[in-house]
Amino acid sequence: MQCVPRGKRSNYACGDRVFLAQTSRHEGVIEAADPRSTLFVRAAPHRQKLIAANATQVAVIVAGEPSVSDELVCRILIAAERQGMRGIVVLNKVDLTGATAAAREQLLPFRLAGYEIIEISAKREIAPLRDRLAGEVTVLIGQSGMGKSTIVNALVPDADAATQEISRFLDSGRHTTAHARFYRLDPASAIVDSPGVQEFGLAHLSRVEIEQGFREIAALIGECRFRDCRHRTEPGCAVRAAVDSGEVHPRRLELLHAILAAESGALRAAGR
Ligand SMILES: Nc1nc2c(ncn2[C@@H]2O[C@H](COP(=O)(O)OP(=O)(O)OP(=O)(O)O)[C@@H](O)[C@H]2O)c(=O)[nH]1
Ligand SMILES: [Mg+2]
Ligand SMILES: [Zn+2]
Repeated sequence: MQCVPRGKRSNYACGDRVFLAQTSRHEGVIEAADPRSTLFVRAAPHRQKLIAANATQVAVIVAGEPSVSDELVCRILIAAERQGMRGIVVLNKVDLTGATAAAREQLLPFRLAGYEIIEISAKREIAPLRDRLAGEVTVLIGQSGMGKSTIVNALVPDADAATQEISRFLDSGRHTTAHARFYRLDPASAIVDSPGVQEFGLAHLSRVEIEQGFREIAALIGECRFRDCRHRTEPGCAVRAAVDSGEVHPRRLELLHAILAAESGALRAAGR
């Protein structure tokens, strides 16, 4: 049904459970929404973007091509877990063997940190992902062209979600999927297809929340000698020691520093 919200300031997300008043056979007005169990958002300093409501799991879709931004993957995983959803990584297009090897290598720091990485080919072998969707509401998110909508089509036979060759959307500069969309798999499971993201702001999180988003680093922070340790050159830094001993992958600490530096404007503005 095609529905519009009542009032200009209402802000609903894909996956919201709403009450609506039917105005005609195929149209209605959204009156209110049920309280949400989770809300998946990204945020620039003065702009919050709702991605999905009531999801239980976020699957970051990556592939050998186009090339992967591991910082983007990292940001999405931080936001998902902070907002109460499990974060998993899906490496799609494993039929492209050469490009896949490089992507697999790039994901190694996440594997070492304990994230689950599921390998599939939406075009040939979707079963490993299907198994992980049972009983969950899973948001598919990632850069444009990674194959989110192709995965939807493989899982939902009559979905008919639009997909597009990478070269074409690079030329047009447009993402193929324009709006998030909810697809039911069975009474207990659903997936949400979402538009490609190029950036994923964490302006809604504090410095500590961002640090806590690095699960293997979070466990060590209390052991640094200084309470305000930035894990750079401070003596007695437990995080650096773990990097030196090979327990924490150096790329993960690099990503923590890069994300905190990039978000520092937002953190300052919010006094965090
Ligand atoms: N070789 C190969 N190509 C794939 C696979 N999955 C998707 N593709 C191709 O990747 C391209 C992009 O796929 P889409 O599903 O449109 O990507 P998307 O992530 O939905 O992109 P946006 O909607 O722009 O965010 C299409 O040409 C697909 O056919 C796969 O498993 N193997
Ligand atoms: Mg798409
Ligand atoms: Zn430290």
